[in-house]
Amino acid sequence: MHVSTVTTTPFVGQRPGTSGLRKKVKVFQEQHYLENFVQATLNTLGDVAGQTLVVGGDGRFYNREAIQIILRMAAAHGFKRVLVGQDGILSTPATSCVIRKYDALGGFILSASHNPAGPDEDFGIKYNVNNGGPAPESFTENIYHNTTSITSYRILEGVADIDLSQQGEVQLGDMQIQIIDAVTDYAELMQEIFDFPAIKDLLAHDFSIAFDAMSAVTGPYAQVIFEDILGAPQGTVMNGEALEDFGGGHPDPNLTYAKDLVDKMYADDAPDFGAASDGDGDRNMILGNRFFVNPSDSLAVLAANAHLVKGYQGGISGVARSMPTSGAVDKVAEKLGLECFETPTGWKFFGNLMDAGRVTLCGEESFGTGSDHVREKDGLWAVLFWLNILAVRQESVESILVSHWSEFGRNFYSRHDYEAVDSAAAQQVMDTVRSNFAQLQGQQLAGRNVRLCDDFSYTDPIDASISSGQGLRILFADGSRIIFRLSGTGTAGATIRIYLESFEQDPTQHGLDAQDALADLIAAADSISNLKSLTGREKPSVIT
Ligand code: VG1
Ligand code: CO
Repeated sequence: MHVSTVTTTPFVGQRPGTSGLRKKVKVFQEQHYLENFVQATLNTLGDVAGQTLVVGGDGRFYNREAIQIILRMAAAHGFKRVLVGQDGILSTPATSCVIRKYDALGGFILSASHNPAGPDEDFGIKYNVNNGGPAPESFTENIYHNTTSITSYRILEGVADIDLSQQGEVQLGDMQIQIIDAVTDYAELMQEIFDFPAIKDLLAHDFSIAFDAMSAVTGPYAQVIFEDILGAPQGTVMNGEALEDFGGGHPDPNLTYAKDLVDKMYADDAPDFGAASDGDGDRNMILGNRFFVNPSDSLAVLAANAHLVKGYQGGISGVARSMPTSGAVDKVAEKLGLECFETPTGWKFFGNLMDAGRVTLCGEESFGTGSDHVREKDGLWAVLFWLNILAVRQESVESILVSHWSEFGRNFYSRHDYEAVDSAAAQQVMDTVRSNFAQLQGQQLAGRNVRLCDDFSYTDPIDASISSGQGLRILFADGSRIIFRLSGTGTAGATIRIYLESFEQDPTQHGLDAQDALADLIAAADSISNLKSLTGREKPSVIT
């Protein structure tokens, strides 16, 4: 056994996206590719001697191999101990929980979230810092600069792979590896926050639920929490076995990809409540009996009802949402007299606000909701939050939404995704929108006055760092919005996201369908971007 310094060559242009570095598995398997990213991160960290590291992933193809490499590199750099989930499994929120609980320096999360998995699909890696949250932009920029100049990495050689299938302690050189149960610490935290006896009681009295783990990481978590602890019947968790290729599916909990759950929730004998999570367990979709809860509305409902839940009964300090997320939670904040922040897309922007005690709850329109209990969005936490509210209010999901809208008004909202579009065409769409800005300002579009057009820029209220170029916004005088943004998480071509929103104080003037209510904005979005003709796409790949 010896530490080797291996000569490598820099890789160019691999700037981490919205959430870490995501590439095809084949790219990660290229010689030194993963090692370069890990070394660049370790270079950014500096002296790690005596520190604790956490490592885990969503179990996708290449998870195991990547963990062995990271363990040997961690040992070569003097970490005192590494906590690893059994079989290399840790959901993203569970990793955040473990980093915080054991006061680790940080952790590597191996995941490409909802992107498909398997030898020909995607892999990803990101580093979370000591508060349990994604590394801030200054840190990821530093990693990126390191990857462009790296010439060598350090790794322990001449050692056998560590057997991660058994819990317990193993020594690797001078470093101790603790293989921990992936679920225990997380399940304990959930029981501190939520009233499990009340939820158990709800489930025991004619209230049925379904949870779709989409063959990804939340399977084992959901089985322990819903079936073992809360007593839901066996089979409540659908697609509960975490598979290396996620069963060939696309574990993105939305109306298109969570088809098994959606079919079940719209059937004649649909359960009262349904939910799904994504590949790495940080997203959630909430459904009632034949009823879809828009994620932006979900955040608003959680904020308005937080006082009913044990962990938040003392009140919440403030709320935050990403810019494209609808303003539904703003209305709640206004009424409750809470601070409300608007950040760029990506969870890393919430960390400073939570650390400073300025916000308790935050969320994104992309099925991400969370609180300061960890520093990641948290899928099962959101599901338990909903179940706790339902246990207290004893109403249906639909009735909770309808009464929420009558109290706060309704933000009709939709996101249209055009996936895997040719990158040059996507850029042209963005350029076309931008070129219309000057002409649109102060004019009429979709029967409304355009108040402002800009490219969203954010100044962090805590550390004053600036993040610009975060999405093209067309803001209307009546509060409606059209936003164009390019995804930062895809690995094939470009994905264009169009976010559409309009506010109605009296939502009964419309039916329930958001697409109908937004039809004029949808048409306007196409006309000012020329999207259909530039991309050759007739309709979005996914409508939420
Ligand atoms: C998407 C979502 C964003 C989310 C990010 C990571 O990013 O829009 O809200 O934070 O995924 O989520 P983008 O750049 O593709 O729009 V996860 O669950 O993939 O870690
Ligand atoms: Co995710």
